[in-house]
Amino acid sequence: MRQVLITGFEPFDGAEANPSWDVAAESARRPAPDGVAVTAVRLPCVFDTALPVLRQAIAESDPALVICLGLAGGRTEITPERVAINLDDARIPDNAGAQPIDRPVVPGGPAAYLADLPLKAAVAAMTAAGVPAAISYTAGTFVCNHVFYGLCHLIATERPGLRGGFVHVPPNLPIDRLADGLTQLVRICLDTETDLAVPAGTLH
Ligand code: PCA
Repeated sequence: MRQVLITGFEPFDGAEANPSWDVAAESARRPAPDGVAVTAVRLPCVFDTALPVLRQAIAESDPALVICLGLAGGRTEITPERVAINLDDARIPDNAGAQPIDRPVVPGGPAAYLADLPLKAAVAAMTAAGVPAAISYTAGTFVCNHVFYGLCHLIATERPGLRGGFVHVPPNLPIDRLADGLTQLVRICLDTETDLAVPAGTLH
């Protein structure tokens, strides 16, 4: 049985819900493909505790694939993230009131990690399923990037066999459609070794 861990975040910045958690929970409720089990875990939107909770969830389910989700207000597509940077710079306080400025996620860690997932194939599959999707080249500098960088660092330093990445979801799509998109992304990440060689970069 291949375990897939999908995380979403609790609400933050005074909001009452966070679609990233709603879609993670919906994905775990849906029937999984044969030989696959999906677990959803909610992460606190707190710099100090989000990564320990993620580590604990990984230790418990020993997944083959981890997809962390977060909400990106202002976006209109599902955006798998390519780049995690070693920088916390919070424009707003987190849910514990912390607002780190220009602090590394991991002191002495590399400046950045690139997600080692078939993101182009995933975007193609989501688009073919009618779900708007595009690769993003910035996960910001708040708790989402913090978790993404921490996940990449964990994979690089402790769990080389694990595949994982981060995906921002937009606020404007129904949870069912987001879950449809995520189903495609998970399927591609489990089954695709080599990404599509098609251009997907940006000019600015
Ligand atoms: N989005 C925020 C943090 C939690 C979330 O869902 C972010 O993009 O950093």
